[in-house]
Amino acid sequence: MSMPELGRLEDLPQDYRDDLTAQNLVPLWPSLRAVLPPGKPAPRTRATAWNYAALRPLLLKAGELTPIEKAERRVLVLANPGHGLEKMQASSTIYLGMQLLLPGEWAPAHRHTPNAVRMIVEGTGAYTTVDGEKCVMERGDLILTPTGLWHEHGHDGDQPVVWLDVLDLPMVYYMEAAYVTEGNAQTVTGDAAGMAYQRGGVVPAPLFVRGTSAYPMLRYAWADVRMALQTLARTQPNIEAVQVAYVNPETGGDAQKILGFSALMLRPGETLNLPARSTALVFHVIEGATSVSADASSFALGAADTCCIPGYTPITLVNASAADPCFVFVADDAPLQKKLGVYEVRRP
Ligand code: 1HN
Repeated sequence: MSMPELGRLEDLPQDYRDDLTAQNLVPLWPSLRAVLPPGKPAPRTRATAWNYAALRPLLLKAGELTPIEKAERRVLVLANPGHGLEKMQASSTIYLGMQLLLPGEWAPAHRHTPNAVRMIVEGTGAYTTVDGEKCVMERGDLILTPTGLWHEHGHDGDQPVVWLDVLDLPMVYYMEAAYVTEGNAQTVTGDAAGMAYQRGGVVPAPLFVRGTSAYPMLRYAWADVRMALQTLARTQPNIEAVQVAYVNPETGGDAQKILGFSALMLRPGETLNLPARSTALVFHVIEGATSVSADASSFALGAADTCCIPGYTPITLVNASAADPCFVFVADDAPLQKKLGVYEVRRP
């Protein structure tokens, strides 16, 4: 059915509009179609890609220009122009940033309400301590910093370390619930690399009692995730997509409550069609190269490149190599949308 055209603000007498304004009142009908467009939303989020080779010199330059003490977190934010760069939004709910830590530097302990994860991009020797657990950082590792947990970053190596931060900051900021608490250096009480959640199917249960931590697993080692993907590809050759989700090993639910994370393996030469879903998506290439196409946009992504695609759009990924797999880290806000009851998949 076609939608009738509604009255415009300009159709109303100026004195009436002034009287409304004086009482903080606004007529709905001139804006109704903008807030509720027919059929699908009109997202601000624009398909946008960030090339790692191009941004890396600017990030390293930040290392020269701004000492860590003057930055606390030395980050270049991947901002979506559709939202306005100053909003620091990759999508409506997702913040992305590339963070640089130089040898010997320390980014002091704090905790905050937004949830963060880090996807390690390059370098070795850095670590992040989350809730007393020391998590070493290696290329492709995913490290969680859930809401309220203390975290700090250190670097014992001799080369720059860079990682991609993914936060639900825009969402929590919009809720007017974003704030930070500064703290002292943590005492390390454990080592996430040695934790007992590294094998699927078994969890710690001392004296038959299961753990109760809301975030039992803080580090998902890339070596394990990569192996899981390769095993899936080998043992289930007909599977629609070689994809694994990062989950809470105690509950089987999403690893975090607002943003969702998964890893994809594009087999050599593979074309993968993702159905339109109501969430915007972030893709970050861990290994290999792929194109990411949606509507009129198409990006050629290589290792460490990142892009964002708005929701309600079918997306096609094409592995650029006929010989090698491509591994991609994926983030969206499906956990939030599912909790709120607005999550949709639109299959053609
Ligand atoms: C934060 O705490 C970190 O701890 C990184 O490394 C990026 C962006 C906004 C707000 C807090 C970190 C952040 C952040």
